Amino acid sequence: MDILEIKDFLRENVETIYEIFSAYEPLIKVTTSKAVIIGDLHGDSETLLRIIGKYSPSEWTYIMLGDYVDRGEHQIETLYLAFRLLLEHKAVLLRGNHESPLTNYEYGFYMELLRKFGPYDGDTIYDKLKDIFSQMPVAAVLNDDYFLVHGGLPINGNISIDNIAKLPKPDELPNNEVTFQLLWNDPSDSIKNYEPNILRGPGTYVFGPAITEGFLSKSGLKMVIRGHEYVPQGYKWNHGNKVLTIFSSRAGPYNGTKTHIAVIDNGSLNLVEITE
Ligand SMILES: [Mn+2]
Repeated sequence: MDILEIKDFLRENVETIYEIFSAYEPLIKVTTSKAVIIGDLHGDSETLLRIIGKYSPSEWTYIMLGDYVDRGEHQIETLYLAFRLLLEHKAVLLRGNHESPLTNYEYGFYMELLRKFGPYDGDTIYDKLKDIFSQMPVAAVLNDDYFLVHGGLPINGNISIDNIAKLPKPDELPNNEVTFQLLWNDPSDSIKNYEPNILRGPGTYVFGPAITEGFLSKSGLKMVIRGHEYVPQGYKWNHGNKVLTIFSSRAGPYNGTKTHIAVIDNGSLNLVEITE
């Protein structure tokens, strides 16, 4: 992929992309019999190209769980491909915790923009991207069955999908604590309700099976599908197969991962490994 072409594409399309995301509620409802669900990519544009080669975006609804940038070698390219899927095929692009200035200065995306686009253009384009990130949806409900999110469930047991649909936007870091937890929380099988997430820091939690049961029954849904957590085997189950984690990157520090995606085809959910 030619980096100058990507730069032109971004210059020409950032306003449109901003307007598309601004018009969305924080929670999107999707109905489709054929869906491809992709976990963290973190700059792994090669895996994304392999997925596109295998599942035509004109036949399959693409749902991406966030963390397009930071860490890998091709973050700009990955975000570019995701934006093209949005513009050309109405893909659902959810926000990850790495679509934020909270991580981009420290974990690589800002530096990649400066290095590949030059300091002035890189900084100018980042300003627009930061605004775009602040408007991205944070959750989706697929076929009235699956709750899709980057991180996990918020610990407040009163939260339902209706509350999530009304979360404030734009939210740059994000500051809203429910939005923050949707992007940052992790499931755990060793607790019942929730605990502070020591590994990830202040404001983040691990949630147990009681939170999952409560949320799913209140919302009338059957499963949570999320990314966020690195799993070398590419997927894992928690809470008695009610929470599925998908990890789709083998870029940078994730070299050697058995990258997986989830494929929904006429009511059946399949885990598919994307091999080199
Ligand atoms: Mn993440």
